[in-house]
Amino acid sequence: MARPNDEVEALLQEYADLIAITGGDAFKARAYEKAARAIGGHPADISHLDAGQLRDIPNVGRSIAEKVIEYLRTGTVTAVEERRAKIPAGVRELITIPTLGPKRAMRLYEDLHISSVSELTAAIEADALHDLKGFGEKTQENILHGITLMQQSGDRIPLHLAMDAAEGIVAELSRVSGCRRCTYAGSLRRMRETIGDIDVLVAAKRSAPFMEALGALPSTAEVIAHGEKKTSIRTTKGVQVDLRVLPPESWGAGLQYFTGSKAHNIRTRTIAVRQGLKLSEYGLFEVDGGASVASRTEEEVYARLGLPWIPPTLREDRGEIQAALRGELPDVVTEHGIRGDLHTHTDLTDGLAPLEEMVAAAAERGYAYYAVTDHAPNLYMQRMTDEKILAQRERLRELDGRHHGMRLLHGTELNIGPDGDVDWPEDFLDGFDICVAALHSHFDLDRGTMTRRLVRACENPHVHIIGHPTTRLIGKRPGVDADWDEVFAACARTGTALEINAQPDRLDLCDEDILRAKEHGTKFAVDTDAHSVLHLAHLRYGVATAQRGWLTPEDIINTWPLRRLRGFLRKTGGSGHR
Ligand code: DGT
Ligand code: CA
Ligand code: CA
Repeated sequence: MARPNDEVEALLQEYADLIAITGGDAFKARAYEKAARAIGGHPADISHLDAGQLRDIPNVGRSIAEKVIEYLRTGTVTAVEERRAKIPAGVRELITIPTLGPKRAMRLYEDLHISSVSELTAAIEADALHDLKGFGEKTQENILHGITLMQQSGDRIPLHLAMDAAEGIVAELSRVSGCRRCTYAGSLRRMRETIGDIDVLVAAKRSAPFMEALGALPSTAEVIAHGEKKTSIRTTKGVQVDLRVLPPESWGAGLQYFTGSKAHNIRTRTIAVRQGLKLSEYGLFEVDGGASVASRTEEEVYARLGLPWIPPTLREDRGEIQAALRGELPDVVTEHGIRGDLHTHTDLTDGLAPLEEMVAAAAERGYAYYAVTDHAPNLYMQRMTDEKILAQRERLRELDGRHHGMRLLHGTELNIGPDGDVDWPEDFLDGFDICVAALHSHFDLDRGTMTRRLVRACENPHVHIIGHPTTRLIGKRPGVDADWDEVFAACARTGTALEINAQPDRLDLCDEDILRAKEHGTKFAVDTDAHSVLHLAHLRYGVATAQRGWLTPEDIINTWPLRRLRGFLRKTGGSGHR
């Protein structure tokens, strides 16, 4: 279930957008944006806080605290409703186009009376925008791309939102008496980056109590279909949930069937048929006579087909069945295998928590090492200076080893400039233990220039990890255009790791890019890019993405012991191969 903090974050962010669109004070809009982020990242549940405690959260002042209280009490905020009312519904639809932005949406409405996505598409196709300032050819292309992205993502929801909802529902149904097993299956169990609907399974003798319990949850807005085997509901957030109740003896077969993917299941069913068996959600049966030969656990079902158990993240028909038959299934990385996070922020730049809190939270996760990598000076809005980063280094050295011997690495997130150069002179960069380098601007360079830019960053002996390599934002911003095979080859050649950024709206690199990069022999780092204590837990999404890219601990530098990691960070060439 979504936390009240997340709801308030979304509301305040919307308010900030509304202020910006209606030509309000930019400073005020920015203040609401900051407060939104602070509340979203606040570790404690805000619904238990009074006005005074709310104001203790950074960037939350009196008037914001009042709005939060009003929302928690009534479910709405008058000021937000008033702003909403000023904007025609069609324009609000335009605002949801990821690459357009609120200000441009308002201009389209005021200057050309465009008030829907289809009108905008038609206007671009009829070249009706060419006289409008700020709508050059490249911008128009981007807008069309944004519309496509929006339509493709359709009703699919981001992985972490589906996970929050599913975990809440599973916890509720597990409490219903008679529940033998309960879990989520489908694309969520396979940890796809977006989820169409949530599939929940229960093992129990009687199904009715579970179907009723699901329909009665406060988060359930509507029961779409109610049956004995399957009930479908829509949550108040608009997510569809399918609940199926299985007889306990069919648990393994049902879990295997409803985990999918469909393509994976076609393969397993074909193997069954060749052995004179039939595989369904109820079990594996002999075709002759119909005797059940396996159904209680997934392991049993796979074993009877002559296969080892296959991790759900691999079940996409990308060769996992063939690999399993050959006994060559990768021993994929697990969350437990990650020894430290190598890309994180503090409130010295745009993080929310001070150094001490981030370090303490990292130690609580049991890490052996942890890198702090705040933004470098060329990202001007972060106002980094030599003095600030050196002072941070001193504080960090004092904390080093204080938490169960966890070792701290002092790092930075460098900006890859348009030509591939980075912040700070070489001798200053020598002082860091680790440098992540990432693109933060100039996303529109042509492919050749972008490729050279990234390759140059790899060739820099101070750059250890390329952070969120494509810079895509899922459903919002496409990745940059580059000859990725060339970039991946450069990473392998120079001993530069590619990041698997675990922020759920990034997951960058994505699974398919990881598979391709691995072909080149590249190493990877699974990092959260945490901007708050809570973000450290997003690691699971990065690990799942790494699994979907078939990565083993050997491929991932932050599963290695510190000594081996330090060898890699020396970047003396070939160190990635040990
Ligand atoms: P999604 O919901 O679009 O993100 O993707 P999935 O994989 O969760 O797909 P979904 O919800 O339609 O079905 C859940 C699983 O049920 C799917 O992965 C495989 C299994 N399944 C196998 N055969 C069938 C079938 O004929 N119909 C349906 N609905 N599911 C099937
Ligand atoms: Ca599904
Ligand atoms: Ca489904």
